[in-house]
Amino acid sequence: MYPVNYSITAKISRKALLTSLAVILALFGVMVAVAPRSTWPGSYESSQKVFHLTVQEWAFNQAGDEDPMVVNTQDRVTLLIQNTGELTHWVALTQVVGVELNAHRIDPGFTTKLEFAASVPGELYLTCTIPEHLQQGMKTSFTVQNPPVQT
Ligand SMILES: [Cu+2]
Repeated sequence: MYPVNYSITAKISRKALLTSLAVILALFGVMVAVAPRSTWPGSYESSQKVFHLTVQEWAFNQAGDEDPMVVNTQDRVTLLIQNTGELTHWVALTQVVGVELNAHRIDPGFTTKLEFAASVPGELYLTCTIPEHLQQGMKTSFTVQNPPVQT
């Protein structure tokens, strides 16, 4: 019998590392999205919140007469975003600006609908994912908060 030596050298490229990190973040995002509704003391009726926004060079603006963009965890949120500018924009929701997983293209004159279930308290950013546009300030944010305790 000959001694057998195994030598496994794992070479992980920077790109592969970043790709796996992105996959992990994506899976985490899915887990957050499908997580069961948390129970909140005092019972909270989750509601459907709709916000109308416009996107143009170089900002998002609220176009409807809704309240400021504050939603409660457990709310279902619909964003109707109309591109009133002259350029195509790619919009995405993210908790970390610069890490967007799903960008939606909006051509000039078109409206897109984004829907999500608010789950984690904190800021949720709506950005244009085109780096130059983001640098120009194409970013706005929602506050996701725990609902008021009702007795
Ligand atoms: Cu843009």
